[in-house]
Amino acid sequence: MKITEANVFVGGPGKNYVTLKLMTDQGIYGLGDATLNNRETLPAAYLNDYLIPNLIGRDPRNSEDIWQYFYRGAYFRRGPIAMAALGAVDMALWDIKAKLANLPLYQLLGGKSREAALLYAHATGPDLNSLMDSIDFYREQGYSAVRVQCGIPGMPTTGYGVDSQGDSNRQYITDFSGIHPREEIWDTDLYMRYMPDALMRIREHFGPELKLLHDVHHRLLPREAAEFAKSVEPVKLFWLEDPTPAEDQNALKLLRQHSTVPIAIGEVFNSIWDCKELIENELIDFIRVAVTYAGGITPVKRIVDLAALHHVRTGFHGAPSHSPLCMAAQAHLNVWAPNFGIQEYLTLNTPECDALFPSQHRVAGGLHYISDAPGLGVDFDENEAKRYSYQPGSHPIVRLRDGTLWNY
Ligand code: GCO
Ligand code: MG
Repeated sequence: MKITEANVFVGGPGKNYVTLKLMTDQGIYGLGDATLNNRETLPAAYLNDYLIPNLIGRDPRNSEDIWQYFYRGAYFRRGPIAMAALGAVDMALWDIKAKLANLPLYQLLGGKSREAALLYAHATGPDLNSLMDSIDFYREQGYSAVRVQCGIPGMPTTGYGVDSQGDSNRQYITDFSGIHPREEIWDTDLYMRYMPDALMRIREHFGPELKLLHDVHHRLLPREAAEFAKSVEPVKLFWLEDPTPAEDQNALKLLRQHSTVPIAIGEVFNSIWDCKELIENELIDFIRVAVTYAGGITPVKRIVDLAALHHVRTGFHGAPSHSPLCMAAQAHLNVWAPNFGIQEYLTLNTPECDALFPSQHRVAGGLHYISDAPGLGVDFDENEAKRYSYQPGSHPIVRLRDGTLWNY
């Protein structure tokens, strides 16, 4: 069996999805997602210029050797661009492998450990009252877990996680305002004074059952993060995400000494080497890698297995940055993983997105029900794809009040 042709498509409804299609001499094809949010042209170039020319003629069934060939063989290993491109190749190879076996991918991982996977939605609002409305909106749809973010009174911009309309129901639409980032202001003191109390009011209003998650988005210094984590303990969060930037993994030790709040980290990680210390030292409770950014199903399965040894559960990244292909790869891992925790999920299934990526995967009552179609269970309509092209966008830039550049 041989790979005969490979094509990359960039574009999509409200997002620049980077989609890889691998053709074989047996008519079976594989699909993968290489979307690197707001840097989409770069993994596309990495695929077109380096990986695809070396894929043609290879036996797609040897997914392990192909992964090693592109990882070790690159000399300059890791990094988000190379790993997103490799992630798409690996996903497409597993898609082919499972289609050849005529099985849904989860069967090749070890079958189902659960019928459906728990999802969390993003509830947001420009202020606490509108956040409460947003939480109600998701509860009415059956969600039992929500990430809660809101604007902070006195903060000149609404703060991260809140779009200009102030409601996350439409948050998946990228800001296609060009390559020049919009700027936001961050004030740590205001956040530290306001947010613990706001989280407690949410807990009191919605009761003990609702799973509440909160994302600090890398904004705090280690000491501040420890203080914040300690102060939100009574809220009984499901998790506190990215309290500090993930580069300094030592920083988590201080937080751990002061708080038992469950910690989730990893959405910017590209390999098992980025997670190793955090997992082995049991400094986190949930690992947030994404199958695209971390180089595909092959390495992410290894991360999940390492995490299982250390009581760390999965909580894969599921921001709208990922196409339904990455979300499907994660859904297969989610129904299999013995240490599954939760899956982030934003409403992708607009009619336009469903037309571009047809599938039988189903979300209902805050749970993801996996498709039993062979492979990843997601197709790609090339005719639909002709409607879209690349649109430049950017993550915002964050500054402190005095102008100092801060972490988005
Ligand atoms: C999350 C993330 C996102 C990121 C985005 C960056 O937890 O979902 O923090 O909101 O900001 O994915 O590309
Ligand atoms: Mg996050």
